[in-house]
Parts: sequence; C-alpha cells; structure tokens
Amino acid sequence: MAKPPVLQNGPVSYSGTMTKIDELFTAHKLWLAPDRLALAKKIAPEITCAFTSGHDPIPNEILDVLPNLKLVACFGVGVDGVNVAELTRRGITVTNTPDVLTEEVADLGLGLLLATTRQMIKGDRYVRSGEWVKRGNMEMTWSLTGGKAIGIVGLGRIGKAIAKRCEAFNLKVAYHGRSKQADVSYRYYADPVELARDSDFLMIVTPGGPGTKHLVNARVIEALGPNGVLINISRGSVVDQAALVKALKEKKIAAAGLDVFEVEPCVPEGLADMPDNVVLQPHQASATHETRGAMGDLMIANVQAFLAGKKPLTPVN
Ligand code: 8YV
Repeated sequence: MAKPPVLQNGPVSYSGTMTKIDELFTAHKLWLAPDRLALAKKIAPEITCAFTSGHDPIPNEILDVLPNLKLVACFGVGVDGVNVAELTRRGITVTNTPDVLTEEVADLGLGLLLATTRQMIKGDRYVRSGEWVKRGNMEMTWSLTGGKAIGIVGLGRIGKAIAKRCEAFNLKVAYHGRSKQADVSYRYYADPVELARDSDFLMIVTPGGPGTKHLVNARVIEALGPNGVLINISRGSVVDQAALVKALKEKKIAAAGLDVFEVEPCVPEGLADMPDNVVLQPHQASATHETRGAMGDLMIANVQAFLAGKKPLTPVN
C-alpha cells in the first residue's frame, strides 16, 4: 500500500522519529528543497498534513499554496515557535506532544537545580584539573534542603511534576501563574516579584510566547536576592537574559542554571564566562531516547488519527 504523503517542514530532534516518518509516510522534506515554494506548489494537491518541530513555523508563503493542509503536527510541547494563531485563522489544527515528556523535563529541572546549587559541574572541573590535589577541598556550596523555599513560575503539568520532586527535597513550594489553582495547596503569588522575594530558588517553567516574554525581568531577578538561584527550563524568551547576566555579574543573585536561551544555540559570553555560578545545558530537558521516541510516536499518531478520519489526539487549538 502506498505510504501517505506528508509535508515535513524541518527535521525533528530525534533520529528514531526521522526514520519512522520515512518508514510510514512519503515525506516531502521542505528544508532540503532547492526551491521550497516550487516543491510546495508541486505537492499541494496531495498534502493535508505536515510535521514540524515546535521551533520553526511554516512560512505563510508556503501555507498560501497548500489549500488542502488541515493538520500541523509539532514535535514538542511548546508551540510558541509555530504560528498557531495564523494556522487557526486558516482552519488548520495544530497538535503538540504533552505529557509524554513531563517527568523527563521535571527530572532535568531538579537535576539542574541540584547541579547549580551544589556546584557539581565546578566540582567535576575541580577534580579533573588537579585543583583538588593542589588546593585541597573545594569551597563550600549552598544547601538545597532544610525547609528552603522554591518559587515555581508556571504550575502546569511540568511545574506540578517539579513541585512533587521539590516536596521530596523538603522544599517549601509556592508558585506564580495567570491565576490561582483551586486544586493545589501551594501558596499562590499573583506577582512574580513577590514570589521571588520569598524564594531561595526560582524555577521557570511557564510556556514561551508573547504573553510571557521577559516575564522574569530585572525586578523579579533582583527580588530573588544575593543568595538566590534561578533555573530556567522553559524558553529563553521568558527571562530577560541581559538583566540576568548583569545580576549575576553584580552578585545580585548567586547562581543560575539554564537549559534554554534567547537565541539558541547561541549563548552570550556574559553567561559562558561565569563557569563557577552558571550551569549551561543545550536545551536537552526532554532529550532521552525514551522521551524523544515517545514524543515522535505521539506526533505521528496525531497525523495517523487525522488520516484515518479521526480526531487528533493532542490538539492545541
Ligand atoms: C523540544 C521542548 O521538543 O517540548 C518542548 O517544547 O522544548 C523540547 O522538548 C526539543 O527542543 C525538540 O524540538
């Protein structure tokens, strides 16, 4: 039986999924085409579905020549990089891959909190460089436990999974979001500045996009205080990166652990040249074989459901 045709806007960040797409579909790979518009026009009559990562939108000039496109399936839970409003206006359903990555991302969030607060990456360098032999024990770090307070910015599925892990670390959990959630017992803060003021650690988990751009601004960062630790596993756009660098350099906060950046994969020198109190990760919170495989399977399942005349599994619009 012929493999159904789909448009693949760009590669997704798991090779197993790329292989599966080629096994199951006749995938027209737009990003490899010498003339993307010409390819789109040529395949337009047969294209009803497209795959894309959550980071790169399908250009409007391409959408204009795909009148039969009805579903865009994204690889990732965050779709701030995809033009959802435009796709909705055109009557195109957008799907993402929630839930299958929740625990993985929460694990990395706690791992980054631990690694940053206890300076584990610095410790690794300290041993490898011979400093331990030369200088003896590394200087003390900060405690993560003992009833310290963590503020979670964005108590969604991932935020709640992080909160559960924080309770196991005896951390007092509070959160900020658009509104108070009736079904959680954690203290709610309508103002992120006040949440930061009352927290030792600030964990940024909220979705990216225009509504959260620089939500964590200089005032929020400085309210965290000189012993404060900021962790960002959401989107680089949520934190004012220049303000963060300034606060770190001026020791207005103690440390930061970052898995996401305003312009990836570019990391400003200001962050890269503070190895002792800044831990950097290459946007890898969901990057395990198990989780990226599950994300790819869910993305594919959305397209298969649509092609079988059923409702997509995880629509966002
Ligand atoms: C992406 C992510 O899937 O799910 C998200 O929103 O940020 C990641 O898990 C990854 O960047 C691959 O595009």
